[in-house]
Amino acid sequence: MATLDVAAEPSAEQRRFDEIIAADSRIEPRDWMPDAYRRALIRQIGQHAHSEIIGMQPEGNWITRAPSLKRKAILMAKVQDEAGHGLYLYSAAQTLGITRDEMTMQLIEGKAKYSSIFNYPTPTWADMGAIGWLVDGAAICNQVPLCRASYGPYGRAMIRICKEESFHQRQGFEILLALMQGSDAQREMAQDAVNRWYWPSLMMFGPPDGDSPNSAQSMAWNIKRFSNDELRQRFIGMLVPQAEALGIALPDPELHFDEKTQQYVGGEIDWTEFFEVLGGNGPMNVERLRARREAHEDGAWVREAAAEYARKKATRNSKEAA
Ligand code: FAQ
Repeated sequence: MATLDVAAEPSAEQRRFDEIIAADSRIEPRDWMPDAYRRALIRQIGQHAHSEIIGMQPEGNWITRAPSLKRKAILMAKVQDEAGHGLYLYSAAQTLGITRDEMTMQLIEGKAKYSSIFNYPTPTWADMGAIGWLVDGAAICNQVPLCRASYGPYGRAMIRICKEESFHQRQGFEILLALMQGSDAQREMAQDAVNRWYWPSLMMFGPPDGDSPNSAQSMAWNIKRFSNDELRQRFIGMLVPQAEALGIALPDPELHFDEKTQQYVGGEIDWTEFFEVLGGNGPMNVERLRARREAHEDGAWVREAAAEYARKKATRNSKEAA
């Protein structure tokens, strides 16, 4: 008698999930989803949210020292946008069943990752230009495909985030353009900032495809649409003409146009540096977490006051209803 292999048969829920993914449609919070899909999204969206929040620090450092009122207003708006991005993303992650408090604790206890890029210092005003041009530029390249991520709340959050990131990138480009049209000292400052941010911005796309444990499954689930190396390559191709327009050199002597592949090919990335930064040993890792922890502790009274107000309001409402 033939035996029925029940374990090998996907459940009706799993089949429905697979159909939605195969149709390139969207999974919504109340839909059934495999635990591994849920965990992968919490991991990526949580890390992304933390990156936006920690990412406020390198630029927040320059708000009081911006060279003019106009520059200060623009920088404040940009840093505030990053806070907003963090909040949309935490909200998207919350729809998967994790609380904001849990995510915050994972971050401040050093258990959650955030982007390697925010562990570098910002010693000069030109760093604001280099962050906008290179870091926001890399973020857009990476994030535009995420607008089509299979998980609805993530994809929808990314649409607004990408619109704002485009403005951020243009403001960074414009800061560098103004410096490049200024004095020799200003041009040197701009070039120095680009020299320091170029390689770390390439590392933002993650390890090379061969060393990226999450990519294959993420792409099969339509969370990621392109591999780390594909997006990094697209970014380099985007930067070359922009660097020419700025009159800035990209600090890679091996960068050249390859006739065969019809794309720009650069030198080897220092992956040792990347893994050191991921391991907590970048120039600013300790300071970034210290500042985040302190901000969380300083904000305790606001959270307590809001909770107390909510409690009083609920008591009042239930008395009125009685
Ligand atoms: N830094 O298997 P993969 C911004 C980790 S937002 C730190 O390739 P995956 C806006 C990775 O998490 C910038 N960790 O991983 C702004 C994984 O660790 P796990 C943030 C990294 O997920 C601008 C392990 O290495 N953007 O800039 C990094 O398939 C200016 C193995 O890697 C996002 O988060 C890294 N660079 O691909 C704000 C975008 N790369 O969890 C302020 C969404 C990799 O297994 C100012 N995220 N890791 O322990 C993604 O697209 C993906 O998660 C990747 C990584 C591409 C970052």
